[in-house]
Amino acid sequence: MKVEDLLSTLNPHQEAYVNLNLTNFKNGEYMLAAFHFISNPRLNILQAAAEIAAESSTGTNFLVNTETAFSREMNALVYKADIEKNIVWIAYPWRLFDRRGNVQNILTYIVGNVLGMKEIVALKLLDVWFPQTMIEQYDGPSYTIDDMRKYLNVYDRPILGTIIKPKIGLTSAEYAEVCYDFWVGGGDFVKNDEPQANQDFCPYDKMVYHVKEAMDKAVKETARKKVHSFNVSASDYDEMISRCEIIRNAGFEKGSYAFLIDGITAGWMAVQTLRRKYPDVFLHFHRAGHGAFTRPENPIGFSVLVLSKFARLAGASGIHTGTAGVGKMAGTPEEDITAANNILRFVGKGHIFEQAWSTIPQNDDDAIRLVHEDLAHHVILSDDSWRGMKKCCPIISGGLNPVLLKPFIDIMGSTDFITTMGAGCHAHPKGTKAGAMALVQSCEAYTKNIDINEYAKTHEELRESIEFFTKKPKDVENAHSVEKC
Ligand code: CAP
Ligand code: MG
Ligand code: MG
Repeated sequence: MKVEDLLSTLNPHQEAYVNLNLTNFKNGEYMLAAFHFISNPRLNILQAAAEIAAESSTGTNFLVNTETAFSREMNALVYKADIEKNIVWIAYPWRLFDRRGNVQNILTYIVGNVLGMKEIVALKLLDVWFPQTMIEQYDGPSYTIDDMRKYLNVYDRPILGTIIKPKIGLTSAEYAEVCYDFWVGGGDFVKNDEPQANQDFCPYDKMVYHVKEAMDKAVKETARKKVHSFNVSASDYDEMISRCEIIRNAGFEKGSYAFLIDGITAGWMAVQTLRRKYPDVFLHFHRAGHGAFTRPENPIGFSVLVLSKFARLAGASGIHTGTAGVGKMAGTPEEDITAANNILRFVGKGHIFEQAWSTIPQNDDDAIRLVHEDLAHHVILSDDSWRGMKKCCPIISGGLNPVLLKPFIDIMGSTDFITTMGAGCHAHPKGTKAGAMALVQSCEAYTKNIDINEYAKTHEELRESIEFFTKKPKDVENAHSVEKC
């Protein structure tokens, strides 16, 4: 059966949200969305899709008398459906959305009430497509990984980071001590863990103060710049801003600190506030809680790709995109690498759409040149940033250790990311500094194209790390399962 055969089953209310003849859906007026969904058996795919389009734009479950000719122009429209694959395509007139580039408002529409509707058994937003006319309304990233690379003088390899562990529970001085150990071991980047805040045993201002001291000491001893990503998530706006100001008034050099925000639990308003108030700071989007929406086995929610694309639109400098199953978190190359490439590149192939992050017409010769430059992995948009949305970098974390660095890079196909390894460093038998050295050595082995076991013969910390992280049968099994995928 063809989807057109279902048109006659629509009631007048549903008809107003379907147009299978919409050919100009890429004319710049519409944001496009593709959902995988399974309808409640009492509705066919087109009836249910129309109900989703209604509820996620202007409508409700009945035709209302208060509709106007103009309000109908704002109806989202089902313009395509694949009955076999249970996928529908919906075009949203983006004039529906709050002006001044509000991401929270879009998500309230497209993954808001619809996720709770009885008409669906499964509803997952797989991919979205933004027209250039819409992209130019949104901030996009300001301070990017390219700026961080310049600050750190780190190129052609991942930025090597850690998360301080235990996750929480250290005093501010103990916390800073671990930072120091990682930095003198050669690590570039340290982050607060996602729940670190202003706990009584580690007061925020003291933590910041001690980290500054530790950083100064490590920079002096290593003659290398260092970065710390501070979690500024808080109960309210004023508290979040006051944490940012504590950091900015602690004497850190510009570029040596980043602001981490728990984007899912603190919310998109916090993400966009930080982007707009502090465009000169790396904005680190931690996605704790995303699993409720993104896990592959979840029938209701949205994909890692969708979350990551909105993070770039909102202006995150980087967002966690997962380890493609190499680490401890659920994930697949199909999900995680698609997301990583879509936020890193000028043009990215998604699950359904190909997204150009340009703010100028595709037929502009320069835009085409920029695409080729990007594919050649040159730094683009530095002097052409007005032509497109800057890159948002993948932050790769979760159960990684030096043994898993190369397996991940081989799946990713790029080293343009930040990796943060917590246990992967702090569980090293000889402690954090040795753990950092092992991470640096595993990266050296990769860049020199030397087998890690060969390199470990002359690098003790790496040898100990390999022995430790591969000795337990569980880890050996996990590591080998990675090879298979
Ligand atoms: C990793 C981590 C990160 C997760 C987030 C943790 O620690 O700090 O928050 O990686 O997952 O708390 O588990 P380990 P994702 O390195 O010790 O595993 O990056 O997938 O959002
Ligand atoms: Mg020490
Ligand atoms: Mg964490």
